[in-house]
Amino acid sequence: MEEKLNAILAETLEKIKGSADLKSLDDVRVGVLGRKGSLTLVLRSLGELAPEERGRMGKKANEVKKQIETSLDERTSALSEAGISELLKKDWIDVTLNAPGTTRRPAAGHIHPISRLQYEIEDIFTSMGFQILDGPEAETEHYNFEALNIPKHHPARDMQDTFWTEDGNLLRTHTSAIQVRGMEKVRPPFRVVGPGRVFRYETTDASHENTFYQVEGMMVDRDISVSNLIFFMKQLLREIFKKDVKIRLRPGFFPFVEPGFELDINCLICGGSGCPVCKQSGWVELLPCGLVHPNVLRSGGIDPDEWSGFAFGLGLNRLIMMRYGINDIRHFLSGDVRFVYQF
Ligand code: FA5
Repeated sequence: MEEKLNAILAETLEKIKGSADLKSLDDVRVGVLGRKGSLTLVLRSLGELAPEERGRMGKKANEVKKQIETSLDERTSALSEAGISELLKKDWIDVTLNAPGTTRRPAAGHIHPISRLQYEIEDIFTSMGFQILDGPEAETEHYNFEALNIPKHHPARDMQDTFWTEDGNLLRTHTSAIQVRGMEKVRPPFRVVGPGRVFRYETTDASHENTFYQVEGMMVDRDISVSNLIFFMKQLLREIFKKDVKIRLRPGFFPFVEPGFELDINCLICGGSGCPVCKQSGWVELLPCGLVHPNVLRSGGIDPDEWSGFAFGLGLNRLIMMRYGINDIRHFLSGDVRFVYQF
């Protein structure tokens, strides 16, 4: 019987080695270990042996069975891996190719000109020690008006026509709403900028949109004066335009600054000769600013006898228009990708 077992083992190992696929390997398994398999029959006949012989042969038969099973397992995994590699070789796709029926790759997106200029301005100010703050687009009356020294029924509320929500809140009309939120977060001395989208319920024309972008800036320290304000404004414009641009400063009224100014830039669309963007005046309102009103500092929990500051609200869309010679602000929201792809 021992010889028979050795013969079954040798023959089976040979067959396993010769199996070219999983199907023929399974045939080998059934032929030896199946219900009528050669080894199964031997195992069944063990009971006919004398007791002392039965123990020895039983052990041998089990060893043979184990060897055959191990060899079957090894061959199964080798054939499976080979099958997968074969499949990969036959059935692969190049994901970088064009989709069937197309000849061009889809155009890749790029940063919108407003975002790009916003990031540039953030870099300019962070390099001057400013930190960047954020605020919500849907605001409360408190942060947008009251905390900025514009109480209910104050005529200055009419300067910025407002989109109100049904629950008495509003879409912020200016990034100045970030000022008092900022003062609640950082303590003086501080320098902050807050870029964001703002909304006004107004008729659009070449230089007015109902949805546009501003960058608010605020610096609070001891003894801040108008000359600090002018220094930072000039620095900003020099960095943006990479040259000295003609500006003018005139008095401007905003309840949250005192004194307040309008900083205008010589219209770079027409060179100052007059066009629809500058309303034929040769100047574009770009950067209202001023020294922070004591009541606003108080709203932010800051003592105006100890601290003073300046603030400004830059109109981002108009700045981009000046930089690239864009003659109508409505292009920004037109949804025409030909406009955006120029930048
Ligand atoms: C304000 O919004 C003030 N919060 C700015 C400010 C901040 C003053 C801090 C003092 C201190 P104004 O409404 O002028 O001010 O708007 C600021 C800038 O946003 C304008 O100079 C202009 O560049 C831009 N802007 C205003 N209205 C529109 C509009 N409808 N469309 C496009 N840009 C606009």
